[in-house]
Amino acid sequence: MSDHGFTKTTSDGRAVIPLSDEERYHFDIKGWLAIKNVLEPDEIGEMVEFARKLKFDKESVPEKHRTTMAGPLEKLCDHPRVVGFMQEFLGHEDLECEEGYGFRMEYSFMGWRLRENKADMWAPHGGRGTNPPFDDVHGYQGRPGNAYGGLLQAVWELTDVIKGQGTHFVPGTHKGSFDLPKSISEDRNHPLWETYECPAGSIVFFSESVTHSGSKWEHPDHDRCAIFNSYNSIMCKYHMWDPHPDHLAEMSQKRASLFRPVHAEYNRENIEKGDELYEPRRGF
Ligand SMILES: O=C(O)CCC(=O)C(=O)O
Repeated sequence: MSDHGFTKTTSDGRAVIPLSDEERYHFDIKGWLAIKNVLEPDEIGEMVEFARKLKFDKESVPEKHRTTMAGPLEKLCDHPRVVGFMQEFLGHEDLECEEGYGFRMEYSFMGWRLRENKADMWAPHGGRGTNPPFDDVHGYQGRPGNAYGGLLQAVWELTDVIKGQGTHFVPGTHKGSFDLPKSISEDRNHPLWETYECPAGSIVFFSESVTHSGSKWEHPDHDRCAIFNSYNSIMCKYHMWDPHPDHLAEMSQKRASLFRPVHAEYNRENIEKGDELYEPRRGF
């Protein structure tokens, strides 16, 4: 058996779900992709309950688990759909093996929008022409036959979304060269904006370098509960964040590999790294 290459199973032992050619093409040209009905209805309830506790009753959650990648939300970090997507747009076959993934998880936060507030979160940002100096970390790079995603978001919509109230995108701007004109940023009904409607348990992938914006949440029945999980290359890091060390210690080796140090050399889970970390390995 080969000692490296894309794993076909997640840390939960579930089969990785690769992107279809059509999904991959859609994401590459647009910079965003919604996949509906990914979670089973009976999984969603406990996730929303945990998120509700984090939002309104944080003290009831052990300190090490006060993040949106703990408790019942933890399995979202390396859900089969997420692993399939990240292998395509961030993965490195040489840095992946059965024991650990070839990409990293960067961050996790919650978008809890109160129904009664009707808060308007319209604030377009991102877009290649509008994001220096972070382009090196966010930047999407299309190449013939493959693409490197840069900083990528996997948004789990845990409550139904009505069209117009979820995240909005100006498709293609992850490859754009120029600043977004005000006539587009200020007009959310401009035909270049795209968005989605979806049932609870759907996932929306997007490149942080595509122009995107929150919107106004005015659902008649419920708040928005969305979990934003960010990913990046094993060689690159934007956020100053790591999971609590006691939480990390509880994870399986494979899931914990999402949070390993950022470097390219020797960075595969099944490589023997040795103890002499402070001595250069070559050059003598
Ligand atoms: O609130 C949203 O829907 C968008 C969130 C956002 O702008 C971001 O992740 O950068």
